[in-house]
Amino acid sequence: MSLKFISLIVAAICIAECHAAFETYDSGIQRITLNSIRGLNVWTASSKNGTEGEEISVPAGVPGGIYSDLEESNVLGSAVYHEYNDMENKWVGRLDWTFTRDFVVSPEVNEKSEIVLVCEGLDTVAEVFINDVSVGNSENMFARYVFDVKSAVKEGQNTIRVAFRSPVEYAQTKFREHNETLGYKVVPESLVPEYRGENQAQMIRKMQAAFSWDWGPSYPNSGIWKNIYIEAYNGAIIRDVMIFSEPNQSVPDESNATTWTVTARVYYDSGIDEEVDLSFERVDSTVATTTKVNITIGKGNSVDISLTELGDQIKLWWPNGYGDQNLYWYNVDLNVPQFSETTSRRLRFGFRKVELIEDFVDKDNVIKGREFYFVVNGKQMYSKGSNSIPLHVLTEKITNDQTEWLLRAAKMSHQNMIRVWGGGMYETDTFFDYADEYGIFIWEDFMFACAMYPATDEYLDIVRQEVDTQVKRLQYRTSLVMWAANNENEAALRHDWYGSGWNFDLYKGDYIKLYIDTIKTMTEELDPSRKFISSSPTNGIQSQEEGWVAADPYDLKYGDIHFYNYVSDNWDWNMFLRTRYASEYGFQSFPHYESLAEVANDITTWTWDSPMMDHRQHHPGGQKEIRDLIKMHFPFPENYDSTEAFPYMLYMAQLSQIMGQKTQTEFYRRLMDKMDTDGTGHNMGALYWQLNDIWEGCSWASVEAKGRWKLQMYYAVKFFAPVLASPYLNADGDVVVELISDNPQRFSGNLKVQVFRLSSLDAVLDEEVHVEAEFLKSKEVFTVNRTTLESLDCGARAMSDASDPCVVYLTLPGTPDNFLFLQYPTNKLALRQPNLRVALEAVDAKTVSISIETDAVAPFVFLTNAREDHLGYFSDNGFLLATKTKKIEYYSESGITPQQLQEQLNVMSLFDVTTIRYATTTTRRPVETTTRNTGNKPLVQTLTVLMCALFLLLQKL
Ligand code: BMA
Repeated sequence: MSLKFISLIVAAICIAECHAAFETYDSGIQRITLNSIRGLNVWTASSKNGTEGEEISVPAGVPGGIYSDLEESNVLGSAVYHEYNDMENKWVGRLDWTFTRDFVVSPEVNEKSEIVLVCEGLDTVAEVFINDVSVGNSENMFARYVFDVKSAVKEGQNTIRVAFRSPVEYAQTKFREHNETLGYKVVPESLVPEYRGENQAQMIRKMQAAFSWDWGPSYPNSGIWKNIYIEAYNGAIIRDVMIFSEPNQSVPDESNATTWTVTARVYYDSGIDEEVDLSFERVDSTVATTTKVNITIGKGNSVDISLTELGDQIKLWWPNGYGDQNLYWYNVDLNVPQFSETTSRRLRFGFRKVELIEDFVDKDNVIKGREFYFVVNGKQMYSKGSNSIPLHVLTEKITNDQTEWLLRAAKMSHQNMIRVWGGGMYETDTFFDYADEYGIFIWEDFMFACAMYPATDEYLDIVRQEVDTQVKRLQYRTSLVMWAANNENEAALRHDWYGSGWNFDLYKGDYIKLYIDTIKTMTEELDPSRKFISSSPTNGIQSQEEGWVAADPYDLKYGDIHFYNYVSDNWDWNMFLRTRYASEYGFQSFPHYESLAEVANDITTWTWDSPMMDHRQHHPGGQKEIRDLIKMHFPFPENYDSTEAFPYMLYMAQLSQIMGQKTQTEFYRRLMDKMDTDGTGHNMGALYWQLNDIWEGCSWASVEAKGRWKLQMYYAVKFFAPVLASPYLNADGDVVVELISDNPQRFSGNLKVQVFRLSSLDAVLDEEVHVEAEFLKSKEVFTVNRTTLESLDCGARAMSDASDPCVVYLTLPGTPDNFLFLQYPTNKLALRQPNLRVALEAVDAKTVSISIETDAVAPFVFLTNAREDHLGYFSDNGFLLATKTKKIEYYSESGITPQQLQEQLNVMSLFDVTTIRYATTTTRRPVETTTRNTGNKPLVQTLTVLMCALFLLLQKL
């Protein structure tokens, strides 16, 4: 955009959120924003039929949602996530809600020939009225609607009314109607009771998890959840811009051998047939094209404009870990000279070429299956990452800072791929901004998950609006790597999860109509530059060859799999499968005790099986599964269901989760260069389930809803490290150490291999070897053979009750330490009191260094900053301490002093579990019988603070 033009800008609005990778500037076009914050009392939300049949009317925020409006007006009593509020607030989702405001139309607006109302997001089923004239309907939360309102608006005062139908009532009515008119149910008919949700989300195009999920509460919102505004113009206006950048050679580089053809596809709405000026340029450069194009009356037409970029003039964009994330701003102007109107759209993107490889692994023996991996700018990429769910069930509560915090965690843990899972939402612009900036590819599901879906003409029309909106909205994103039609619906159909098995062909017909004939066809037409897969898990090309519903969508030799097993020993890598790509795998745990305390009336009354914990555990049988895994690996407190044991059970649940994830992820990574004779192996992707939480409840997450890192996040930093020494026991009972690398740079160093017994800080074996890592290889670099282990009395794989378990400990400078328990620390007598002492010192205003000293090997040292701001992390946590001292740091986003940290710091290790005071009577349900109102947590805290003080004093002396 030229400087001259900048000075002409009369209205520059950041239509997306403010850290935006696209912006719209107008000149000569009139806009009236209808957004308004709640505090200004401009919008009112009302329902004719409140809890007791009375009318409710409260100030509303736009963008916003009814639950937050009611919460802010104290109609809901307390915060939405507090205690049982999700159950108590169910009435809200079962009512119709109407949002109203007045606005003024100036003569300049009114005299324009085209006046439209743009609703970027209405949640969900609504009729929109201006001055009581119906101007349009919405039936899809994910569609943008542009309604013609020329004849409805008038100069001066106007009223807009958006009347939402209860999403629950709508979905359930549609379910009944489908059954009545077509004679079959779009299954499942109902959720399991543990979900505590609303049924038949599949009938409404809305965040599916808003009706509840196995990790989240039911909060089916209503509201104007994105921007809403009036636009008035005489000529034409840019509606969307897509970008296609093609290099002239299959492997682009940064030399003049590469040229990029960059095409902007400009979608516009026009009230005229006319020749206009179109320009496309790189901001702050001379790279530009200006041309005259003929535009035609109508909505959604497009014109293309191209320019050329020379390879030596731009730098490539690389995923996290492979290079820098170079991004450039471009500008597209559509200028209608006749009316002196211009729309200008600025977008930011980078240059990369990415392909999904699905070649046969052995052309001469095709039954060995196909590859499944990405190649970026000619380099093979091992996908490391996770699956994200919405950051809050109420979209209006999601903030840009929270989004950045989450993606920062993903970046810090070396992730290069996030799958935006199909039961939530197409993520915000801010989410994609940071994905672009941090080098995290987005595997974008369409929002269909875990159900059969309708394929009526009416439903397909509603879906088309969503595909059109979202593909055009997200297509230019550098981080967007692949579209996927749904989550698990190919598998659900094939394996009859929901009761479709009585007529497989009927449901398959609907499956194909929806995902293949509609979504795939349309997406590929709009965005031929991206790979499209039909489901996850899927066998990719093989699923297609089998008619889109493979005989076994979990085939290890094709595509991706989701893997869950909560009953086998998850510290033993033998239980995991030799898949090409694990796009989901995980174990449950709970948020920190301190985080749960924030949503509890009195956390000290909670126990493992207390009603509140049960309420926040939506996965059927989940509490028992976690408990059994804890029992398998840790000293299990007999009174596990007591207030005393509660904080420790939460701690061990996190340990159980991380050990499963660590074992599984390292197993996948070790398989990156190995293939069995049957074709299994050559794993090239590990995306764990799940990156983040939606609320404070039981889940598979690594980052809590308010941003606190669970131990799984700390472990992701380690198990995804670019170079990692990974130990495992082979079938002969030897400990093998492999050096895994997806680090494109050379790496070498001295690997120290030690074996400790839990009884002593002196290693019983201590060896060192020089190692060199090789990109995309996991090579054996050291073995401690079985006879050596036996001579050390460490050889038995009888895992429980060892009186003095052994642990292998690996140190390789520049990579995270790693360990392998040769016997599990189940025996409480085997754990020694470490007397952990910490000394704190300021590094800078946001960072405190922590020196930890121990008297004994301390498994799973766990530090918590109990402060409520949650936004901080330790440089390591949950670690095995096998050295006398260790130094780590704590970083706080808002700043912290050593004194402040000391007041809030809890430190514990597995030894603390053995100190639980056994109550004479176990404090079982009902929790009211509890007499004690403090658990052991405060005791640990007090001891820690005392120990810190002593340690500091000793240091001074
Ligand atoms: C998967 C996901 C989610 C679910 C998770 C844990 O398969 O796709 O539907 O939350 O498992 O059960």
